Amino acid sequence: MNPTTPLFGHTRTVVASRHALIAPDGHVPSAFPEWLDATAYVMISPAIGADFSQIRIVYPSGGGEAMFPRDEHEHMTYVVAGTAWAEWDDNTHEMPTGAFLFTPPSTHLRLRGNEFTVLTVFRKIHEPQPGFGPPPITFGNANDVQGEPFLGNEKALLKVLLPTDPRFDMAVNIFTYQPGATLPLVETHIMEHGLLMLSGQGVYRLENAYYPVTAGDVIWMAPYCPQWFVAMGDEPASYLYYKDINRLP
Ligand code: UGY
Ligand code: MN
Repeated sequence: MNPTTPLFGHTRTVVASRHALIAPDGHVPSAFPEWLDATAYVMISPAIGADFSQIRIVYPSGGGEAMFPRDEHEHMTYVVAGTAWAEWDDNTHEMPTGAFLFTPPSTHLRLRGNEFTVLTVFRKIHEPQPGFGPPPITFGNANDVQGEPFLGNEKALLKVLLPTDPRFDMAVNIFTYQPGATLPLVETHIMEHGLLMLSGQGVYRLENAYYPVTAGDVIWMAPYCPQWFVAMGDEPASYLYYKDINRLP
């Protein structure tokens, strides 16, 4: 038997009330109006109990276009693989692997790609901060962002992709752990997470369960879901994650 083939009728996917682990073996695509040859996998959404959505987008050979209309949603797009081309108003923005683009509410966003492009988009209704305007369009590349030791640990580096600015109500970060490095505590916090394992492997604690996780896995952590991670194996483990920030409960 191919060791990557799950046992007949089995999956690593678990959907619990306060967390979910979504393994790649069970993905089913969604079709959306006005999308041209772009396939969406809605990994996390309000339907699971989350306050945001996490969407994986892929394209066929010949390319295609995903589209998010001008409304109250903001979007953070991250290029997991290949190159994407983002368009809004009169702008076209080329995005190689590792590039990110934050677009505030009231932006008509089109995301073009080809058969090599893999995107993750975090989407949520923007919560304005009284006295402040909306957050600005923001872009960059994670490869240009310096990783900072997390709570002083050189073996657990955190890259914060979006500015520290009260206009933003979301953070999107990349955490990279050397094998054996851990989150230093079992965190329990009001913030919610959506997470994509980018590379490597390890064990994620979610509430009282411990899950082996590997590149391609997606995790949802509801507010107050106790969480902890240890990287294991021969290479560093890296994950991209979303978090709601900067707003009083
Ligand atoms: O930002 C965070 O809350 C982060 N330390 N959580 C996590 O990696 N599960
Ligand atoms: Mn956390």
